[in-house]
Amino acid sequence: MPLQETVLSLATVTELMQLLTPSGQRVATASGREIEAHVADVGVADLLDLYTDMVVVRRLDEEATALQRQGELGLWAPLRGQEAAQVGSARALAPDDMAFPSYREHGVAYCRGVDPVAVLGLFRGVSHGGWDPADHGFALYAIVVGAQTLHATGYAMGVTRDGGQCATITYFGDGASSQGDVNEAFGWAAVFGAPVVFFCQNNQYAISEPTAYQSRVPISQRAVGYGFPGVRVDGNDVLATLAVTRWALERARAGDGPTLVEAVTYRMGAHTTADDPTRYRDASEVADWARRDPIARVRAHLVSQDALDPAGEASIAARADEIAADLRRRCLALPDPAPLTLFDHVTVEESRQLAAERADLAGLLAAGPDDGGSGGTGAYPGDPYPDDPRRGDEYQRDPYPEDPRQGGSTTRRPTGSASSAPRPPAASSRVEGAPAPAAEAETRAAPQPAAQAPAASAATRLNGGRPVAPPQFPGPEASCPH
Ligand SMILES: Cc1ncc(C[n+]2csc(CCOP(=O)(O)OP(=O)(O)O)c2C)c(N)n1
Ligand SMILES: [Mg+2]
Repeated sequence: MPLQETVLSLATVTELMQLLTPSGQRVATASGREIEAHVADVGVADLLDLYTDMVVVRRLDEEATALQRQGELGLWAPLRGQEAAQVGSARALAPDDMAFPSYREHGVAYCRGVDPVAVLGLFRGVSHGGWDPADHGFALYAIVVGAQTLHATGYAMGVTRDGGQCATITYFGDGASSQGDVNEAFGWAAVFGAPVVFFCQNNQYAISEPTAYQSRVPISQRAVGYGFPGVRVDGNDVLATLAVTRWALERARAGDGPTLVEAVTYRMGAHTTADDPTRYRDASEVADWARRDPIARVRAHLVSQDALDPAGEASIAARADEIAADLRRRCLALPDPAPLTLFDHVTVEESRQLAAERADLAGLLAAGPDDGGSGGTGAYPGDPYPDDPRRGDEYQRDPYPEDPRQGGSTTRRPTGSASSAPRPPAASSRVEGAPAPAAEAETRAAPQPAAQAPAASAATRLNGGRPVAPPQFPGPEASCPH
């Protein structure tokens, strides 16, 4: 049966495509056999490369998490658990293809050749973007949930009009699938046959809300209503993800229009470093998903094929450590930007309003603070709120000194340049499953979340405090030979 027909019928079957089981066995589920041909060329050496990519990407993620805990980044959105979904799909892309990410696609960024320090610059607050999308076929991160799916659809429609051959892929989450933008993108892409792959990483949560609150059917099935195929793949299986993404990209290049790929995976860590997932999910659930780890299964497979031994594994880990140490060094050396660069790159041509605001700030900077930060209000000439205690020098003169959530003054990012200002200790540290030292200190100072009753979910709150049973549909447990 031609693949597309199979896929359209599969959309109601909800079987996960899988080629590598959690224990590292090479298999093919019924639908997996449909995509197997797309990785016929992938040998053991290529699998070793995919394994290395995932190890490095996880290591970089750990380093970024540690940097945030040590006060060097404002925030971080960890990708742990999603390495296979990201590396498998990104390695399917051709150099000319264009990817439109959300804010968690650090693994895709790595595979597209974006310097990881450029990604960190964004989370350190010293950059508005960090890289030139045209250089990497990788657009800037989108914080507005789902917006990038419209950008991708528009880009893909432009490619068609230009007579181009490249494909477009856009990454978004299970939560984003409820967003109007995403549904508009589906509609436009379907009607115009746009060469775009909608790659949904269903990591089971939109911050604290489980996927069951986004959809009554598997997300892949939504595509059918728009008139294009939707497939479910085991997103913790790098080989199956590579295969299905190659297939979807080929459909796009061949003029067959959009595809929705639902990569079923799990966000092992917090939504961001500002989140505490122990408040809304059970440790047993996390442990269950840990048994389906995307890296462990490739490792097990390579070991079974005599393609990876302890020395090889150690050497890849050491290489990942080196890359992480280099990232840390370069992150700490990132210069703070000059204030006026705030206005750069906002628009291609600066509007009169923006120019006036730029001139205004330049004037204020030239005038300098009214008291040199020596204990006054920090108000500046023309300040409409001269008595506001939250004014510019708040780091010197904390308006909320008693707030226990601050975790002590050392957790606050000091003002001044990156090179001259005092910094908290910043030794390289792995956070493999455990909090970094600074995080431990913070946890001790803060109320202990584990001791509290889990917070009511939004759906429970909306239901007048009564618990709401999530709708059930066949999930990975039901269809995946784990
Ligand atoms: C339009 C919009 N609404 C709300 C938010 C706040 N927000 C940030 S991330 C997020 C959840 C997104 O969940 P999901 O799409 O599943 O992606 P994930 O974070 O799991 O990768 C929300 C609601 C936002 N950034 N943009
Ligand atoms: Mg999600």
